Amino acid sequence: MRILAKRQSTCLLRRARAHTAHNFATTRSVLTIHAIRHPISPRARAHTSPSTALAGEALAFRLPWIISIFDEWRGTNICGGTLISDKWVLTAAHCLDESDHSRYKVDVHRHELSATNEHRCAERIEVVSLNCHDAYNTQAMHDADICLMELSTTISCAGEISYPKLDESEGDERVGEMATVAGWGARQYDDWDPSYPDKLHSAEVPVWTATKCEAALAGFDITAGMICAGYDEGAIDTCSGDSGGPMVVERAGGGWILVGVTSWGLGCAQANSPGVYARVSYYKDWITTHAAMNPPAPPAMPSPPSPPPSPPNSPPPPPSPPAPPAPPASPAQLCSNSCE
Ligand code: 4AZ
Repeated sequence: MRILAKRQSTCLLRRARAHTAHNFATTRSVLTIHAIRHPISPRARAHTSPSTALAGEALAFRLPWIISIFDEWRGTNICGGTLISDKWVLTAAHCLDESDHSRYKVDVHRHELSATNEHRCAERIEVVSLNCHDAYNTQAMHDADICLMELSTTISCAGEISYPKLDESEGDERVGEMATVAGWGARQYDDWDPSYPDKLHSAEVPVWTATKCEAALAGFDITAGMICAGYDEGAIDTCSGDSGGPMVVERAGGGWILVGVTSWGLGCAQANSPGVYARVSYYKDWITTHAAMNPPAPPAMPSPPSPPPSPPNSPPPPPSPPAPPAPPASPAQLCSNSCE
């Protein structure tokens, strides 16, 4: 029964994906990598497929800001995402149809997707707006694959979560670091029978240099807005359904840094074929501006009317009273520099 139910939903997802790929192809010329089906030689396939994707079940609620996107239209969870403040989610543009925010809901504080009451902070929240990057897919396939989702309400356990800080690294500064990737995506990449887990999975993957990534994915444009991670031998990787989810590194003093958004790859967990992630540091300004994390500077105080010219030899005017204290910063403001 359970297996049957899973297969049905998998089928639905696959059919929905094909449909969505078609929609995207006609509206925004977007294709998912699976829709493209890059030729992998039969020999390579025999060696590596089905391959193991995310390595193991994640420790429940260790990543309390990871969310899963539920699509009413497909009737299933489709992608991951990251709460970057108590009201904004960062995910991948290719997960969403930007013209219809009302079909998406965000599942917060979940580990096992089917267990809706597992955590007192678990809730499903409506989405009031989607804002995907204008450059999505314009420079290169899957370039600028990021989108912001605005929630209809702030999450109920807002005060209990430290949101990840947006990465500020440059160039290859993260190379060699182990990044954590997580999601409810396919455990085994198999065109006809991907298996989607109910529980959140996570893995550690080493970050690659841009040069090594470009060599491995020759023929694809690896732009400055992408960052790659994975193992030379494959076996551990993000996969279909993990898209939009986080790639994070742990901060020395505790907390997390959001380095990437799961975006694409050639199949999953193949040897010498890394996962590709939207590079958060490259889009940091766009994210903070569009998620209202950088509030506009307060309007300049009107300058006081100039005093009438003083008569010769009159005493100096009294000092002006001290300025009133500044209002406290809102939570979203506090997150623009550090969310700890
Ligand atoms: C996907 O289709 C997808 N191996 C996500 C990640 C990767 C490949 C495909 C990376 O959502």
